[in-house]
Amino acid sequence: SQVFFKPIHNTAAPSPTKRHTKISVIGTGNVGMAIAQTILTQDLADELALVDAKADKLRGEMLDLQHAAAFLPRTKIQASTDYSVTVGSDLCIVTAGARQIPGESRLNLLQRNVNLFEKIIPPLAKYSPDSILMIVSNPVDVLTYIAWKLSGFPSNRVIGSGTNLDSSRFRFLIADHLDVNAQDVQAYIVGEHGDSSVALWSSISVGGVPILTFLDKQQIAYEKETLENIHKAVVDSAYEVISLKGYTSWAIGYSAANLARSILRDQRKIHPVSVLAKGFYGIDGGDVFLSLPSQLGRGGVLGVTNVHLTEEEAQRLRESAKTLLEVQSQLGI
Ligand code: 6V0
Repeated sequence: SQVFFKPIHNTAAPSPTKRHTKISVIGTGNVGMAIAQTILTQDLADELALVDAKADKLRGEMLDLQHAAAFLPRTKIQASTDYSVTVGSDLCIVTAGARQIPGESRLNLLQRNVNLFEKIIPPLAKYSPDSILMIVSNPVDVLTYIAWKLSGFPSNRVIGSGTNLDSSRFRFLIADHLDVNAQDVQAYIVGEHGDSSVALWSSISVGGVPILTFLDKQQIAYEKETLENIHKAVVDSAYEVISLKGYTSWAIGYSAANLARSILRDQRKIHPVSVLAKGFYGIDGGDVFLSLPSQLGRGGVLGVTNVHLTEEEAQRLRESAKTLLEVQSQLGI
């Protein structure tokens, strides 16, 4: 650099106050690339490492992102099929996944993804032993459990993106219904990511006003049907996007980047993410990961919020836990 710049004085540079951060994204398909590009535009990392099994596609994606350097905050972008490129990561985000073969059972697909994780997680843990693992690949709750097992990491450093995305869809639909800003809507979907997720109606508030109590006081009929339709729309929305455009990408990209920010910048924000749920809300019978509102910071999962669940909600959580445990017991690992 001395070729271009004449030093103005000889004193050593002060040590940087901002920590150097490195994020690795495994799997550069639709989801991995949406996450990578959101990380870049939001200036969340000094270094970004990409890994995929397809070398050409991977290099193409890396070059395409590098060519945006003039328009983005400075980030060193590297890519390789070799996991050594991930060395020293603060956060590893796993989006690699096998695609369902027509007629294939979900269990068979899951077993193939478990086999894939056996190749992915041990090298990640080896090269970045102090990192936090964020699993996005589906079925996210079971694969987060698998990643926890394969990594040997403490459970606070293994997180599934879980229902953070479902909750954002939920907040969007409520905001749309009430004509308010989704960021003012507090609402959580917890439990299993997907069909059996649980909407926490009693905790919904808009600008601090608890919605159900408010409707009650105004003697506005409790619109149970409307609320249930909103939850149904959340569950259906992923299928709808996939049937229309073939995959989902932008919202999961923002969702994962939102989690990355809370973790790496130690924001201590509450997010519904997949965590080791044993012992919460009467969930017992084994190690199982499910989404619960969790506080995230530099140490990973700092704690789980003691949110009030109705007996029905808690019962549904326990049923999801039981189903997941049954699936886990059928896997070869
Ligand atoms: P995709 O576009 O098929 O990308 C998957 C990528 O994984 C491809 O680029 C593959 O080459 C790569 N891959 C396969 N095997 C390996 C391997 N051994 N090592 C490294 N890379 C490998 O799928 P897409 O990006 O659309 O989805 C990825 C995963 O995210 C799927 O499991 C989705 O179901 C899941 N999603 C999870 C969401 C969530 O909220 N948790 C949301 C959306 C999608």
